[in-house]
Amino acid sequence: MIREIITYPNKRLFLRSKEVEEFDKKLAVLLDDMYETMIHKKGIGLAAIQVDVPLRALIINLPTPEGEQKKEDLLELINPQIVKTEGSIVYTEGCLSIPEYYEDVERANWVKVKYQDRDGNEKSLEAEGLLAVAIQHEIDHLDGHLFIEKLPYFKRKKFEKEWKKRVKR
Ligand code: Y12
Ligand code: CO
Repeated sequence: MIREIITYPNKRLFLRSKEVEEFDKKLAVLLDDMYETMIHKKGIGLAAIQVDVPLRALIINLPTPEGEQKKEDLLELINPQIVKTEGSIVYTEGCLSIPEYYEDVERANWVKVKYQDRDGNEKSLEAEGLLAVAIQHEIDHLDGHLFIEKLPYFKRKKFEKEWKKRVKR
């Protein structure tokens, strides 16, 4: 089922999401719905809070170099924790909760993440470049943070001004 995505400035986007404790059918349905919603909206990453569920679950599905988004490449990270970072990268980010706005953000270029899969099994992965960026962007959602909070002061002010104009139109 495609779920509604909540958008800025909805206060719920700023909540810290809670640990997943039940690895049950309800979690499986949530993850399947998140995937359907993300693909429908042409996204590459989505956190549960973006569909108004404050749980520490996120999905990422990066396209191949040929631009194909394959379900077999889907990553589901439950209760993820970044345990090591290296380097830095600037990437132009976008977010389904802040549609039509893209801006450069600096993050770590390499991360090691520990997480659980949908069955509760402990896993870890190492990622660099775009995948590392996407993981950090989505984990920020779980902590109640949006990429616009990382913008320098004047870019953030410009964003707020443009957003107010957009809400009125
Ligand atoms: C790098 C940076 C950020 C991420 C997080 C995941 N972000 C997205 O999936 C953003 C998707 C997005 C899609 C949009 O829709 C289209 O392009 C058709 C969009 O534009 C509108 O809503 C009009 C904005 C964002 C991962 C990796
Ligand atoms: Co986002």
